[in-house]
Amino acid sequence: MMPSRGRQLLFGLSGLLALGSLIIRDAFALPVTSFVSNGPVGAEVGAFPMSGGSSPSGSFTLTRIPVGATIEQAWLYGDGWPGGGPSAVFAGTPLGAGVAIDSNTHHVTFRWDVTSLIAGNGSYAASATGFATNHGLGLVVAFRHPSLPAGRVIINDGSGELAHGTTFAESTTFDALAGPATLWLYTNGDDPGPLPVTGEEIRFNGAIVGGPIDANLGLRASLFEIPVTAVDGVNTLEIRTPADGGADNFGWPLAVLISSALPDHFPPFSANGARCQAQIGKVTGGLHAKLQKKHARCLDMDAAGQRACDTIMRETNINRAIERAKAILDEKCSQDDYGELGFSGTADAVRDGLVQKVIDSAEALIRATYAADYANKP
Ligand SMILES: [Ca+2]
Ligand SMILES: [Ca+2]
Repeated sequence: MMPSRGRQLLFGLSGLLALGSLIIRDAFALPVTSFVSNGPVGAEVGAFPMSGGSSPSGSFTLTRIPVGATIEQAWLYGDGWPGGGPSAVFAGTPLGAGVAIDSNTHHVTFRWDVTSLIAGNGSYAASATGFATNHGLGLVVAFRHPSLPAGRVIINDGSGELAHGTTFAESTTFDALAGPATLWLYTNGDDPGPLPVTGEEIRFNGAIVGGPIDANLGLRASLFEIPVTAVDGVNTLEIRTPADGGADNFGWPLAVLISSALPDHFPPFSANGARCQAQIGKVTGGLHAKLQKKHARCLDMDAAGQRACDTIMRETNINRAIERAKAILDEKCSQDDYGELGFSGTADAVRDGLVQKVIDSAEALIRATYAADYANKP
């Protein structure tokens, strides 16, 4: 039998099971994975700053949600220094008291579920009262739409804190798919300034990908969206400050990794463009599931000690599925349609690139799912 973790990934991929909230808190209050979703999924993170005070107020502007997308999970975050008992209002709806999800040296992180209040792109007002001291609010929205490329959204949250004089580095990990990915990072209470208050580093799998963390939202809060390349399995995001008693002190409630490169363009398109985009989602999502299933069936038979996998038959079926996917794209998408969606190059090149991305992603998922038993497959 396949390992239970593999089973979970398979179900997640085929969309049979929304993994939902899975909260396993750690002793050190580092952000940990609270939500995972596989398939044609995406996410957007927003934040606004406040320079102290107990009652943050502002708005988030969301622009990345395809029309008609299903909102799978949305959370609002606020850090209280050193805590408080905040209540929030989002999009005109009172949410009541926040849930204290974790705490660290000098602060407590509060969270509110706003999934039902997100209705697509637009501006969402948010405010809260009752913090001891606060430096702004953050928002994450995870969504699903067939036009999106197959990938994985991973939301990590908690009460990360780089505390001057005591904590100079903290990290969180993502169980991701190999390939291009988008990393979002939200901090609050961070400041610019001469060393050692600046000089922070954002490291992904050891490489510096961003920093310093110097209130890039204008006042004591930062939001980073960083393109990275993820590896199969464990990926580590670490933030560091200069190891100095006077280094910056700030909170780190949220980090999100999206495995897949999300498109820049969203509807409204022309009717042809929209049809092409819908077909891309349908074809790539369907092909991803098909490839994954054909490999999984073979490997499961192998693992169960049943008859050996007929790899020739498997490859024949896989090639047939790939050719079918290409034919549908050729029928539904012209070069102009691709251009409208933000792709460049000939229609054939775009089509081949789309299909290759699915093949790579499906194989990466198979390797991740069967890592222990099938290190060299497929
Ligand atoms: Ca600070
Ligand atoms: Ca700083």
